[in-house]
Amino acid sequence: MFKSYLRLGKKSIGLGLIALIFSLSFTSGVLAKIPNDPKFPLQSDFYGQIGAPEAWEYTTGTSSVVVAVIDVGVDITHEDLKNNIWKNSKELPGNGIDDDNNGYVDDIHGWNFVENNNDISLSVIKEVDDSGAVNHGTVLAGLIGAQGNNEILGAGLNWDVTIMPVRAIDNAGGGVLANVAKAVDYAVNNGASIISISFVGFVTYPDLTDALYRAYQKGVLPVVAAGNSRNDSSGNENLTKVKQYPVCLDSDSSENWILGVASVDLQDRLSDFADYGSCIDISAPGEKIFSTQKYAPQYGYTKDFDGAWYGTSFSAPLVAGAAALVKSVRPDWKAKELMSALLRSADDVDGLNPGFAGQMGYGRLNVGKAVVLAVESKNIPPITFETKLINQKKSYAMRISANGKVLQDFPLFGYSSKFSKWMLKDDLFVYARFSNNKIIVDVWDLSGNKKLSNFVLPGMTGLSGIEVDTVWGDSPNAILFAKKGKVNQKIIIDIPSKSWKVE
Ligand SMILES: [Ca+2]
Ligand SMILES: [Ca+2]
Ligand SMILES: [Ca+2]
Ligand SMILES: [Ca+2]
Repeated sequence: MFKSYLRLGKKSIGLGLIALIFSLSFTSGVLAKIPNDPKFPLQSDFYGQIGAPEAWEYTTGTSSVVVAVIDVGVDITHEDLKNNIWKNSKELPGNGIDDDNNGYVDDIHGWNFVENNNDISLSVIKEVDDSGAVNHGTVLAGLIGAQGNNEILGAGLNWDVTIMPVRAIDNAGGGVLANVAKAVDYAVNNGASIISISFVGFVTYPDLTDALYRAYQKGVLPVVAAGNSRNDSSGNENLTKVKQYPVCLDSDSSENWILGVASVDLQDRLSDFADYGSCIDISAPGEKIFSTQKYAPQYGYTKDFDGAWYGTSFSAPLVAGAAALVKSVRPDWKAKELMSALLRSADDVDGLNPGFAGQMGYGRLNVGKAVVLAVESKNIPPITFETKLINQKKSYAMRISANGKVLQDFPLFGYSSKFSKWMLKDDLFVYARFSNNKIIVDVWDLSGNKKLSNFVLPGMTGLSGIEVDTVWGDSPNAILFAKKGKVNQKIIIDIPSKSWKVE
């Protein structure tokens, strides 16, 4: 299970140090690439809104990035999707044998956890089925990666990508969380880098929590829709108050391991159906969406591409697709870095949403900027920190350098090699010293701003048990000291208020 302690609004999105040491310049989006697909004009508004044509100047995706769509299934014979569907190369089809020994027999294109078979293409449709649910997975898949620039229908955010369909939702739009947990494990174990999830519920399930956290720890990014309960008079739309899952699974964790997605309209205003609050990390268009649909005219599914679709369901795959585009540029980036790139590059839309400031995550997805950030990051050498204790006539300072460039000298008041300890963590330099039977703490950010001065660490008299971890708010506004030994106690200091609590 994941550890949970304090949650203070927005969390760290990492890469802060890179911005400190190297300045990233976003090139202005004058270049733009437009695909030749005939239905693309129906998609150009929402793709333009997120800077997709600018991203496409640099990358249109790659089949080496696998995105799992855990949903009702995908129409894998669809003419604009079939070339971008995952194929299990280690499995021989139709021989009744689990050739790749992954626990699933003849799983050529994914697995169906609802009927427990290898049919993930919605081949059997019944009259009672909800047509919205039947189309759902195919619409999502088309946004992530309908083949682009092939003169057929529309384009996905990735023109090339590998979509792994995993069926865990039935044709009525419902499902069993235990199946979703197995679907997540399946996606991770079979090579997905990103998981797109467009369903919510009010309950959670330990196996699903564990599976998604395991995914994140293995570098797989879960991208999850917020839900659509605003204006349905249920009063459940504020996720800070009423948790929904899986979008809020990380809400009590100091780590951000679920990328929660809300919906905006074409003017960047929170959609009137979209849930919001502290579980949201980013917003993306979820209105007037056009994409591929399930094509089965014998069952009345006569349109292979249509809209307009509305819902946070469609915002999430745009973010998942954006993560895949970024990964096509930086294949070495895992969940944490992909999330960081998307959040750092998002456009702040708080000003357009009075009353919802901070409730829509870091802003509206800007995949154009995210891809440029990824491209430019390739020119940045990996950061290595060097520290050096400087003794200037009994006055000590710690010099922090990175890649040979001096960042800052931190004066170490009352330094002694035996009774002082310093720690570097995220964007903070923490200095603790033992004096008069007390532990006194000073904290600076790496720009040299003093964040905490002469703070007496409560209940601690020895330096040896001190470790520092950071808990993030809008800035690194809390630090955490873990006290080891017989009592595993944590002291959490909120830097702005200088208050503290013991857990
Ligand atoms: Ca198999
Ligand atoms: Ca087989
Ligand atoms: Ca196409
Ligand atoms: Ca989150």
